[in-house]
Amino acid sequence: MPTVHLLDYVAGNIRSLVNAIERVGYQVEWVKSPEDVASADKLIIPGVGHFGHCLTQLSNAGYIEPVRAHIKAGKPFMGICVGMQALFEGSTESPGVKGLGLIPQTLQRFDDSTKSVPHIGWNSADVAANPEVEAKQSLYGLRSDSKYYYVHSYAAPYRAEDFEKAGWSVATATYGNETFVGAVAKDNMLGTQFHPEKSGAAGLRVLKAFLDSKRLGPITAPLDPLTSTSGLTRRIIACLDVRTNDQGDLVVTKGDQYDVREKSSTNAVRNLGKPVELAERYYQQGADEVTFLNITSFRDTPVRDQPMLEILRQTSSTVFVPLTIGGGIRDTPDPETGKVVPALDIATLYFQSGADKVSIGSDAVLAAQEYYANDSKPTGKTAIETISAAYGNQAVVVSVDPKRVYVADPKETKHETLRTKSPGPKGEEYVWYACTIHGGRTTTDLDVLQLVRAVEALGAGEVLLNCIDRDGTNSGFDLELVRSVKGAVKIPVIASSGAGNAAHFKEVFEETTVDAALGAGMFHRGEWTVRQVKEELQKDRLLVRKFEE
Ligand code: 1PR
Repeated sequence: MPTVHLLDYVAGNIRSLVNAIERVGYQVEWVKSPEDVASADKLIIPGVGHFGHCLTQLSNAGYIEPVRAHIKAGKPFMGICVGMQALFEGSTESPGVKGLGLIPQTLQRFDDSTKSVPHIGWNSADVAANPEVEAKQSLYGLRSDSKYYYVHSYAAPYRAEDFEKAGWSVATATYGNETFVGAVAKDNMLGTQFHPEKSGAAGLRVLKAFLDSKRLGPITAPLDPLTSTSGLTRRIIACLDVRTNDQGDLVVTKGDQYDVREKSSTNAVRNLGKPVELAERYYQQGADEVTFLNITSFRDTPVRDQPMLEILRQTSSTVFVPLTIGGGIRDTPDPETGKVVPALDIATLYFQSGADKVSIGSDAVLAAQEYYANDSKPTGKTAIETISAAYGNQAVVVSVDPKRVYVADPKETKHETLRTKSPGPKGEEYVWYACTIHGGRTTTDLDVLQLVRAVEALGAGEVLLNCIDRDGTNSGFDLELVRSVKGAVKIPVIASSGAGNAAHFKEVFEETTVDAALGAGMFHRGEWTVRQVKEELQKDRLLVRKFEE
């Protein structure tokens, strides 16, 4: 197998990149010291998280000059995400920290006054905006009707004159009213702001074109007018609640309002299939992300949870969209040694096994309580803070398990209430949402708005918003809950719980500003495929990513 050198200079979650490289027929050799760079023919620098952290690490380890020399020698170079950003002069994220300065521009933070930041999801890399590339040729296999997976808060605004004068070809994406650089290429260099290794077949094509050194190639697929519209798509996520059944096998299960046992006399844990198989099935159906929630992790320590790690390893070798893992991400005593294993180490185990994001449930509630008890001052020690500092806030999802609490009069509670269209059992017209922990078993006095504001301040990058009242009911998402949480934070919010058909997805996307929507039971029971949901959304002119073979 031909080889490519990979420079992993920060503790990165790059297992998926290695898997993707192998999938397109190449083998990875690791660059372990600056001297190794000289022996590289093709070099890839991935990067996640903070611009300043990444560039400082590269510089302190002595890589800047060898990388410059590699590029100057005309050898193929690819930068991914922060690896691409390194080609620029700098970023407002880290004033004073210098990039390689090959592109005379500074990265800017997205404006969050009208949209969620980070920008997370599937967006274009539109080569049509590139006058250098002939209409019938595609730059590194990029297609205007494909979508690519992005996750970042800082971007290079696209100003044609900045790039063209300096001879760069650019593929653009648009988020809200901002058009930015999705990919950039010149001579032997390619940079992608998106993650090709997480962008399904479309991303693998770009990676292969780079590795095969095919800078230009013919466009083989006709442009599809329904999907070539630029902009962020509506994200559909398939969620797999995983736990051990009474026979000791890890199975995908699904609860009704979090009760996962059959109502029949067997009272067995519902078994809806095998985790890896189902994840692959949903990927093939076009799921934009797959989430695994280890729902009984509070009983066990994930340090010993080898089967869950194995599920991730296997899934990440065939599923090239983002994978999230939740359950048990917290400081945990290791029963074998008695020592406390920090949440960051547990997250690292998951990242090394192929996860792109970790999702924190119960521990986030405790962290938020501590945050308020401490006069809204972060301690720097919580799982959210330590993991987002090491891997970037885009890698930290907070999974919320709220439950409705009805009151007749807002004065009855100190919590922020909203007037509900679905009154309580005694006709109460007001509701607030209490956060629960331990899989809904314990209800706390923290409300959902307090929680999401605190976790945003602590550095979470996304909220996975469940709703115990709606879970497994097939009655649609709780739009009142989604609207109120969206109004409280700038980070993206995923609506979850209650999806029973495509119309429920349409409803939540049209009636709220939610960033993504998640379904579980309706997919597991085979009532709907992800593809069918997307086709319905597309009929209603909602932009979705189409599946590419
Ligand atoms: O607290 O950090 O160890 O994390 C535990 C994680 O496990 C949390 O994310 C929590 O939401 C989840 N969890 C715990 N118990 C259950 C349970 O069901 N008994 N599942 C559980 C949460 C909710 C959704 C579900 C949607 C969609 N599952 O993820 O998939 O409600 O379902 P639907 O479309 O069928 O309605 P920690």
